[in-house]
Amino acid sequence: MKHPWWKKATVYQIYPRSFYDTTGNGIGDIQGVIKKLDYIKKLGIDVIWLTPIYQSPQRDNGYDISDYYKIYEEFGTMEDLEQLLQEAHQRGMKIIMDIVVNHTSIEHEWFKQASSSKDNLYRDFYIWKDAKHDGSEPTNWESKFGGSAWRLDKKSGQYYLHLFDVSQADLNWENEELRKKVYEMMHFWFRKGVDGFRLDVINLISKDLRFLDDETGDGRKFYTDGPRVHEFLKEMNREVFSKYNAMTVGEMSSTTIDNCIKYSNPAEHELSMTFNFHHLKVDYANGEKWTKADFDFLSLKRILSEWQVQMNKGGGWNALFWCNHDQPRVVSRYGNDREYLKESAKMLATTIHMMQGTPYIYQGEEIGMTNPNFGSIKEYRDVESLNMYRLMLKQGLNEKEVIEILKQKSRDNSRTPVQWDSSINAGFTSGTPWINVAQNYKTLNVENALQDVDSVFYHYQKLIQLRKQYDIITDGDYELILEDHPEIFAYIRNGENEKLLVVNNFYDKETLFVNPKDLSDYSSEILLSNYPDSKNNVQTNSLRPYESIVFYMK
Ligand code: TEU
Repeated sequence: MKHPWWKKATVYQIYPRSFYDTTGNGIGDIQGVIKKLDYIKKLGIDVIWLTPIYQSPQRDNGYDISDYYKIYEEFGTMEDLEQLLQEAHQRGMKIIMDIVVNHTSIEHEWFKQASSSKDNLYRDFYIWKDAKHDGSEPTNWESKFGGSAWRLDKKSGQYYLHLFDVSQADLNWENEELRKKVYEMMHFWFRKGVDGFRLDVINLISKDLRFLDDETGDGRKFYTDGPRVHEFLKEMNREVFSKYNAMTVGEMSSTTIDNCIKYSNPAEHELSMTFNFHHLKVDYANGEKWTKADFDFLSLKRILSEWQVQMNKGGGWNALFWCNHDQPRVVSRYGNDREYLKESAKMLATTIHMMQGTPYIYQGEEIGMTNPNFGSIKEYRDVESLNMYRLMLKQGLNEKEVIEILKQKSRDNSRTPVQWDSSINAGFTSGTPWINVAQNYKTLNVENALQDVDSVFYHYQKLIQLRKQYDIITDGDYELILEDHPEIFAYIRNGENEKLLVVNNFYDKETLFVNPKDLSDYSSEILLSNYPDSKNNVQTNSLRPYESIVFYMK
């Protein structure tokens, strides 16, 4: 089967601020990424996704852009970026940039103009509304970072919409001039040589223009996968993406499978693939993120499997991932970072990498980096965590309870510096890191991982190789087995004359795998496992803690 190049690719996400610091200012930079390109190449990566490196006041670490054409100076210069593109390309790797066009920083020139007066030419680039008759906010919509989604601009007496931080004003996609400016800017980056984009919360750009109160929720139903979103993406594709051999991945907040099929089915001419987060909400108590809760294993299996089957049926394409800069570390979340760090990190990697889609590895995941367990609010940096800290205290939780929740849920969990070696600050910086390094860096670091043939790193390397070697990983139909088994996540990938069987024990107890399908006509071999002596038996198999086996059958 002929694939677009990105269907067999593996992506590595870099959060430059926490990747590698070459200047000693405690913040990672573009030169730091260049220094580590050989390491990334060694892992087998095809594409690097760089989170925002544009000029920004950094209230939300770059997701608040104040100039789309400039590089944030602490990260480096435009020359550094050009060098990075060139050096990555030389090594056969592509670079996709993260683009944030649902909102800009209020320090962006457009917003400065727009807020200067009601009749400014840029006024309509943003979303302004009058107060309700009783003087309250235009709607009861809530910001994703807590509090109202509206902020009063005293000068004009109107409110502007901010679905995220108050410094991130939502753009008005109804305005054609704005859309043209966005497309122009995208062309600029393609002409520089970037290979595609990750589009931040792109399914939120079209708002329901009635601006109604949400009687039952926080307002998301009025802008999630909104009325004109597919039309806008088709236009973006026509005006920009179709002119390049681009890879585009849309980050979709609270989306649905039907919408993601539309976003990513090639016949629709919108995007290459989508991220969704439903499988990362199974540790929310009563649907609430800011709670401390165990994860619901059966829901995890059901959700991932539903997306596998339905997206394939509808001709869509999934981005596969456990981690990013907004999510806690998966080995601390769905694995076991205490007694079975290596085993569970490998098991989790296998579970997702043997599915259909394009896998993403978030920096540090490839060595099994963990949550840092920050015990004091002073250690937290993330704007969302700090907002929620204040809100939860206000709601009556005590300090200790709030910290326990942050330890589990804060986005800072994944933002600690990459642990390169056992030297001070894990070799990340010679200065003071902008956020503390996790305490386990002395043993858990890249240097050690590279020296240990049995490390999590080499397991990821092998998974990436397998994807290149076996088309069935890309093409095979997905079939969940043992749906209700409380410990085992097992599935089959069905090809024409071949099969993959992937069996994972998600818990720290031994458990017996009994295959409900009779596969005795096939001869089988083990492609990968996280124990040196796993048994090549596809019918029954006793699985040790977190044991994970990939069988190939013909
Ligand atoms: O995130 C969007 C998003 O919906 C989240 O995953 C977000 O972190 C979560 O709702 C908070 O509870 C994207 C970026 O990845 C994130 O870093 C930005 O803060 C956000 O958009 C705004 O640009």
